[in-house]
Parts: sequence; structure tokens; C-alpha cells
Amino acid sequence: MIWSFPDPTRTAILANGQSYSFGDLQQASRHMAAQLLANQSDLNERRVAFMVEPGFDYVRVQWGIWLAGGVGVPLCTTHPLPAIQYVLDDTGADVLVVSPAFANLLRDDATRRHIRFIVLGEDETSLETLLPTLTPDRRAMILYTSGTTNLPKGVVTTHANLDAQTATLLKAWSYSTCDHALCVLPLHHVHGIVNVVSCTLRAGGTVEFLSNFSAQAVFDWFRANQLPNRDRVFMAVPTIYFKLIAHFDTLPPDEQTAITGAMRACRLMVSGSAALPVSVMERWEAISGHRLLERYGMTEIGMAISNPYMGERRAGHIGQPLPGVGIRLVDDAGLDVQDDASPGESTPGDASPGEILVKGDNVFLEYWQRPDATEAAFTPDGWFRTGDVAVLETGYYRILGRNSTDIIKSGGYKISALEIEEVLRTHPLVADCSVVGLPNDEWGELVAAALVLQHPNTPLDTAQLSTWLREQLPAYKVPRRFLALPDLPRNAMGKVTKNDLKPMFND
Ligand code: MCA
Ligand code: AMP
Repeated sequence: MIWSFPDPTRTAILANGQSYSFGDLQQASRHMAAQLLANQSDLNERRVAFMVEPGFDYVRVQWGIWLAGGVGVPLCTTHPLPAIQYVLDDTGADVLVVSPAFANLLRDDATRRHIRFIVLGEDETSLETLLPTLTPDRRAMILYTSGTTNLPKGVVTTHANLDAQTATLLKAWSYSTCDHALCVLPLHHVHGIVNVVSCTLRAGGTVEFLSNFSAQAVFDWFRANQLPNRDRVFMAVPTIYFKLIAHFDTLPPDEQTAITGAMRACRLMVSGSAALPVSVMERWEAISGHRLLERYGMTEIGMAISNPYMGERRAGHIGQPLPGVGIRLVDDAGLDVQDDASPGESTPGDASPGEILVKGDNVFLEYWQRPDATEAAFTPDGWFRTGDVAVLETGYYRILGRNSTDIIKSGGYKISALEIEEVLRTHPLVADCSVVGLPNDEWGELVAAALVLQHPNTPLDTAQLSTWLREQLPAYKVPRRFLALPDLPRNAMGKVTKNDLKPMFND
């Protein structure tokens, strides 16, 4: 899924103090495709995993994989080795592309797997070759998402899905060639990949990359000289807005005034990936002059529901269905709860909660090599079950929560409690455990673990346990609160009652 542009001289990417035009990007992507193809005519959906920092190299590798007919598998640059190995095993990737910074981390692993290992700038030559012709139904990307199973699942999107996911946003949020977007998000999730990078580039705008999030760097970006005839665009998760506000509050008044003035000139600011607290929305509006546009999405569907670009952006609500996206709310029996004949449209007084179902070209193809999970995720008539419960209030959807306590949202990341429990149970001191998300202003939810210890009389060294967990799990999945209990609260069926467990952390 790459796009051609009338003017190849326009700036596509700014990163590490360098500027790259669309012409540079297209040429570099073709070279990467030729490199990947070697002497083949088509990668035929072979999986190509890549661990590359956000920037020009990331995009040229991603586009190169697509041009060559491969399936891109972006790896998180901060995950520990076991988490990376899981993705390599699960996708059966037979090519691994890395930036020089990750070569030592992954070289031995690639050798052991007998897979092709390409270090950018080292194992590359400038090649040109004929590229395959791809049909839109071909698989394009696999992103890993945590869910109600203990291990992350690969979400497969096709070129047609990516086309639909980007097309609807381009229309709804008025992206244009004048956009200059800042990317501070990780590029192994939809928020960064689709909403920030792909949509901006598809519109012919410019994406500027920060290697990772820093509040000061974001404010510096707003204050820096604007490119001529450009409109700044900023998208982030609520935790980032919380952190920006906290940093802003520490700055001297003259600096605050300058930042506020610079932010007012921005075209669009969006929040998503987790619920935006009304307090954060209001404080941000006071600081920046922008009423954040909150929208709702998911790895499996891209974006589905959004507050309007023009019109009322209602606090605490996720908005209305995006163009081309079908939305229904259904009860436990699968019956529509809206008292409205046409799904997704509003009538006053239509407020019964239901699970959000989604249908449209934006919806993913399958969970990679998990036909049972894929089947379970859809209704018999093809609607994707999100697991999110919402209510429609005079035309705007509001999220009430999820239908599973095993899913936690922290820092905008979706985390499976079951995955963390599985790892904790392998620790020699842990006899049993249960992991929950505790409400938290900064992170949305904070990961917390209740533990039944093998030796209840020996005090738990939580620092040691955290260090051990960090070797196996990404930092954002490591519990921040621990509680030792003699037993876990359970219902008559023996299942841990997580809603009873959560308040115990306050005692
Ligand atoms: C990091 N820390 C945490 C957490 N994460 N503590 C508690 N809970 C957490 N979740 C700790 C670290 O261990 C570290 O502590 C300290 O915070 C700083 O870590 P660092 O990684 O540098 O944090 P950060 O850079 O401040 O990261 C915060 C972040 C990041 C920028 C908000 O979490 C982030 O990029 N989130 C966005 C994720 C995203 O893109 N999600 C979209 C997926 P110590 O020093 O003690 O180690 S959802 C999606 O794509 C759908 C489609 C959608 O709707 O958008
Ligand atoms: P992920 O699977 O990582 O793509 O996360 C998708 C999930 O994030 C959704 O199923 C929702 O639970 C949550 N989410 C995304 N946007 C919002 C939002 N604006 N408000 C509340 N929850 C959201």
C-alpha cells in the first residue's frame, strides 16, 4: 500500500535533522524491494520482520516490503528478546531487516533460525528490478495485539484494509499536502503507523519523527519555525497529553505563553487508543486552545468512530461512525440495542449499552494462523466483535468499558492480564496470581498483581521480581503494584473475581 505523488520534490519525511522528498522515498523503497526480492519475482506474502527506529529507514523498509509483495511485521524496538522471538516464531518470518543498532541483539537469533538477515546500510546494494503487480486482497501487515488469550495474536490486514483505513480518515479529518505531522508514537501499532504516518504521507504531507516521546521536544517542535504553507498536526494517547500538561505546569510563565501561542496555530490535535479523561481534555484546551478530537479504534479495525473535524467535539464521547464503517451495538443475545432502524445513526433517547460491532472494508482479514480465534471474533453475518461496551447518547457514542476484566489499557497499550499471569506463575516464589488494571490518572490503568506466595512467611522482594519480569516482558506490561494475599477471591465456579480484587489494593 504505497502511494504515488504528482510532485516528487515535496518533503515527505524529516528525521534526525535530515529531509527526504517523496522522490527519495519512492526510490529508496524500490531499492529495498529489489533487495528483498533478490532474484524472485514476488515475495508472495512471505513475512518480513523489521526492527527499525521511527524515521526514513522505517518507511522505506515498510514500503519496500509492500512493493515486493511481502507481509510487513514491524517489531517493537524496546521489547525484550523473548517478546521479539515470539513474534518471529509465530509469523514464521524468513527475512529479518534491522537497523545497525539492533544488529547485535538479533544476529545470532537470525543465524540460528537460518533466516535472511539484512542490516540496513551494511548488507545493502542499490538494485532495481521489476516489481510484482499486487491485488488489494493480498496480505500486507501483521501487528501483534494482546487480547483475551494469554499470548498476543497477529492481526493480519490486507492492502485493501489499509486503503480503507486511511481513506476514511483522510476524508473525515481533512488531511492535505499542507500537513506537517509530528510522530512520537511507536511504529508497531495502528495509531502511529496508520493515523500518523500512512495518512499523512498518502495526503502528500510531511511526517517529522522524534525517536521517542519527550514532552520538552514536543513543545520545542511546536515552537520551531514552521515550514512555509504548512499546518501542524499532532496525535497522541491520553497518557502523552497528561505528561505534556504535567511538564507544561513546571515551565516558567514566559515559556508557557510562547508554547500556548505556537500551539494555537496547529491545524488538528487528536487523542485516542484509550479513554480521554474529561479533566485532561479541558486542561489541554486551556493550555493549547485546542479541543482535542477524540476517536475510537482498534488494531483489528483501524479507526471506527470519531468526533467530528467540524462540529461539536463532545467530552467523554468517541463520536460518530466514520464514513464507510458500519457500527452496531448489541446485547448479550446479539440483538441490536439501538431503538433506531439503521445501525450507526442516532435518535434521541437511545441509551441502552451494548457491545460495539464493526463491519466494513477497514476490518482485518484474520488472526494469523488462528482460524478458531478469527471465527470467534465475528458474528455469523460477518460483524467484528470489539469487546468494547458503549452507549449511544443523542448521536454520540460513549465507551462504558470492556466486557472482559482480563484486558488492561495502560499508556495506550492493550495488555492481556492472562499473559502476565502466565509469566508470573513460572516464578519459583509464586504459587498463584491474578493481574488487574487499577484506575490511574496518568496511565489510564496501572498494571497490578495479587500474588499467593509459595512461602507466605518470606517477605516478597518486589524489586527483584520486577527485574525478573522485565527480562521477559516489555516494561509497560510489568506490574507496578504488588499485593501478597493468602488466597485470591473466587466465585462459586472457582474463577477469580477481579472486580472484588481491585479494591483490595487500596486497603
Ligand atoms: C512505561 N512506564 C510505565 C508504563 N509504561 N509505568 C506504568 N505504566 C505503564 N504503562 C514507565 C517505564 O517503565 C519507565 O519507568 C518510565 O515509565 C518511563 O518509560 P518510557 O518507556 O520512557 O515511558 P514513556 O516514554 O514516558 O512512555 C509513555 C508513552 C508510551 C509515551 C505514553 O507508553 C507510549 O508511547 N504509548 C503509546 C502506545 C501506542 O501507540 N498505543 C497505540 C496502540 P522506569 O524508569 O522505572 O523503568 S492502540 C492502537 O493502535 C489503536 C488502533 C488505537 O485506537 O489507537
Ligand atoms: P488495540 O487493540 O491496542 O488497538 O486497542 C484497542 C482498544 O483501545 C479498543 O478496543 C478500546 O478498548 C481502546 N480504545 C481505543 N480508543 C479509545 C477511546 N477513544 N476511548 C476508550 N477506549 C479506546
